[in-house]
Amino acid sequence: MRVTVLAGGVGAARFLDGLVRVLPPERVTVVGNVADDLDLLGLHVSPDLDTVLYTLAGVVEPERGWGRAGDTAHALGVVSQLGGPAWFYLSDRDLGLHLARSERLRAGEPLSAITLSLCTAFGVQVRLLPATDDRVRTVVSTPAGELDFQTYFVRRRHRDEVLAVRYEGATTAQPAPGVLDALAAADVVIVAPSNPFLSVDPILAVSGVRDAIAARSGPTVAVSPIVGGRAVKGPADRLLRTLAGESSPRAVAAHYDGLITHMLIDEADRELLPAIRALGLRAAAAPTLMPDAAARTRVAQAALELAGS
Ligand code: FO1
Repeated sequence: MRVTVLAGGVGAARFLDGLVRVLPPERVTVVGNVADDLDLLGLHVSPDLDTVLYTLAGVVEPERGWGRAGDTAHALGVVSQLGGPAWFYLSDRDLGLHLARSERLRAGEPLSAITLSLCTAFGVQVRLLPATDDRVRTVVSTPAGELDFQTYFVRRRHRDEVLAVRYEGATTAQPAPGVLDALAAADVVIVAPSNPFLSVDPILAVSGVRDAIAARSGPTVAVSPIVGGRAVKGPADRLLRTLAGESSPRAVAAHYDGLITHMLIDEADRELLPAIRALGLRAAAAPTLMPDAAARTRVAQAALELAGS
């Protein structure tokens, strides 16, 4: 069985950590969000790709779910001492990766080729593809004005109300090599438990991606990032309330209308199964929180079982 997963950051990485315990990793292709990438200190940082990479390589900081475990931040300390931007936490080993990637980007190599070779270097066997090699950036509209994604998310700690979201560059961006084929050839496509507006939509916005998923005849399963009305991590619940009128797995299912055929929701939301099925989807409830490897494996198993139903 071949599976292609649309992935944001921490939630997706934890789900993938379970999936590779259920399926051989070489059967899994990940299409990762690059619209929250940023240029900082002259370096190109791809937080969501790195979160997936570090998690699958077993070197991620386990509590936060992003960045490297057990690392120092001496370089950033010096940046701060010298009055440079230190609001985005870059640890020393993480910086090493950004240096190597940025150098190769400057030499003209596409992000997709660099990412594949980083995966090989870290011993990661899933095929990790950026949604696009072109520049796409999430811009959020707030009462304080338009903010670039990481200014909104990290610098201002996602405290601003989000009135609208746009994905600069998406309509002209081309899918990275392999993305459309991986969607067409997959037996199952899974939308990871990621923020619909900030992680998944910027992937779907890349030209041709949404159509490639809608054109599939096989199952496309979404795993809800909302449990009991609340986001497991980050501001997805607030965005859903503002932009979709309600924070619930039903609202997530409705948001993916026309794209998904199946929806996995948390046990805590079981009473919403009839409402989700009324949208024309097959749906199941299972525990979806993923604190450890056993829980992640069970969630991945539940998603694949649902896809086969
Ligand atoms: N998230 C934070 O909340 N604060 C940070 O300083 C931060 C630094 C960072 C560095 C490298 C990296 O790969 C991820 C990092 N993240 C940080 C996480 C990341 O910015 C967000 O969680 C995602 O962009 C949202 O999907």
